[in-house]
Amino acid sequence: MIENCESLCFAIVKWPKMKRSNRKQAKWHKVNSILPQLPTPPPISPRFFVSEDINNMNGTFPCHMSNRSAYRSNAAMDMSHASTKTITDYVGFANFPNQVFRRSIKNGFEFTLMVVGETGLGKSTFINTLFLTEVYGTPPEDQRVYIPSTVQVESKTVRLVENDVKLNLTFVDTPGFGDAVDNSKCWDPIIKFVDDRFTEYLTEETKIERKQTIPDRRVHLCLYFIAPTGHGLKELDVQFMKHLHDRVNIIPVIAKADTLTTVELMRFKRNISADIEKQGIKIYKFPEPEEGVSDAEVSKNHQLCSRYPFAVVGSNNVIETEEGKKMRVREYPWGVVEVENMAHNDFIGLRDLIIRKNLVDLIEMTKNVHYENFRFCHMNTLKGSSDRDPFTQMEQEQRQWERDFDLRCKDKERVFDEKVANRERKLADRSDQLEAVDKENRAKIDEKRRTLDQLMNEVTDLRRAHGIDTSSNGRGSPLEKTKKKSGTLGIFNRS
Ligand SMILES: Nc1nc2c(ncn2[C@@H]2O[C@H](COP(=O)(O)OP(=O)(O)OP(=O)(O)O)[C@@H](O)[C@H]2O)c(=O)[nH]1
Ligand SMILES: [Mg+2]
Repeated sequence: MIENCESLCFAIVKWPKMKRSNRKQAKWHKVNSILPQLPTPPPISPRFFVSEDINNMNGTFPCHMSNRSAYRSNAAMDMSHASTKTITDYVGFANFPNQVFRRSIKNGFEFTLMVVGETGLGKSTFINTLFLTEVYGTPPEDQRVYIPSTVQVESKTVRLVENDVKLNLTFVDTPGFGDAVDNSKCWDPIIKFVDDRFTEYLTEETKIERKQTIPDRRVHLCLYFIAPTGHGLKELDVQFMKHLHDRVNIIPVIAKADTLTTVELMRFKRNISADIEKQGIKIYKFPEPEEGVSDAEVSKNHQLCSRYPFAVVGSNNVIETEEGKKMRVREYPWGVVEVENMAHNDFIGLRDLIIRKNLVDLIEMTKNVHYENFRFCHMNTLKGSSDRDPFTQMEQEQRQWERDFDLRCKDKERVFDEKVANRERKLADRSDQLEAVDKENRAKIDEKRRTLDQLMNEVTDLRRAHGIDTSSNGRGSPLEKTKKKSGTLGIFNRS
């Protein structure tokens, strides 16, 4: 079963192998990638660099290769002519690895891990499981397996210490990806997140006054969770990986492996591997063990790699065995699935390959390949402006700034004039409205006055007709009264 898988694993990912003679240099290179302030180590050819690339370059750098890598590989060619001299007396540079080791211990490491996949595939649970710590807090006893659904791109940093080695680990958890009806471009926020981290680093790096150690918040690894459908990759999975594979190291992971039988899982793995190869998706390839590693270790590494694509189980449920050993398990009516049992799933294999063996390689790949690609493309877009001398550039920038300023002033003036005209128009409208209302009210009052006069006349006529003396009661007619009163109040005085 494993043999089958092994051949698959190496058929799927066809990265050019690094020569054994380069591995020693690679060690130095890895150390340097973590400690950039140290002297430049002997250069290496990057793992992506193949002889066809040199032939196809034509003076430009292919997208998958950085200009710094090219510089280093050229330097490597120059170095090959240098003669080797063995020093018999002790000078002291043999102690260099120890210095580097001590500094690594002191400074610690920074690593950013991103998890992406559809909602509910167990991403947050996996993060908790991976570092044996409750990154998402310990839920109450009665809800031990419940973690609220992630709703936005969340990043959390935890400082882990193991045997005095410090690891600043940043987890980037992404929200239910691909939940919408229209999932086109649903990878855009994730691409933006990765690019923003690169831009942040580039900005720090290109500052005149920069920090001695630039905080490295670039994404070093993306674990892509595949739903355990048992069939193969979905279009969404393919598109996501294709859009991200030039920006970040991707490792596909089959989620909730406990929901598939052994036969289903084997077939699923085969289908995924075939899809990845067919679609030309570039997956992170674990490097060969370095020189000096025992054969047993090499064969163990091959065995672990043969589990690819890794099928994992995650759980927040920790139980204690009768021997007092703590275990992460998923409990079912028929028994338990142990997370850290290779017979049940590939979790341990994946964890070993990522954390124990290749953390530095992942950091190095991010730095030397993905970041360099980003930097090269970014610099290329600025190339037009960078060809000019600084004073001309400053003058042009000043002129551009003045033009922009004029435009902004004109824009503001136009907006101000528009607002004033608008306000005046509104006031004129309001005044017209008020005049119209006033006119209407006057007309109504005149109408009422006429009706009242008419009524008063009628009353007077009626009184006269009945022989009632209208002038004798001494109180005057209501009309006169009204006239008097209104005259006093001045209501009807206006024409
Ligand atoms: N069967 C099975 N269930 C799992 C596994 N891992 C997690 N779960 C369960 O799946 C459910 C969702 O887990 P989460 O970790 O919240 O999933 P998520 O991918 O973070 O979900 P969103 O945050 O919504 O994107 C929980 O009930 C977990 O207990 C697994 O390996 N197998
Ligand atoms: Mg989540």
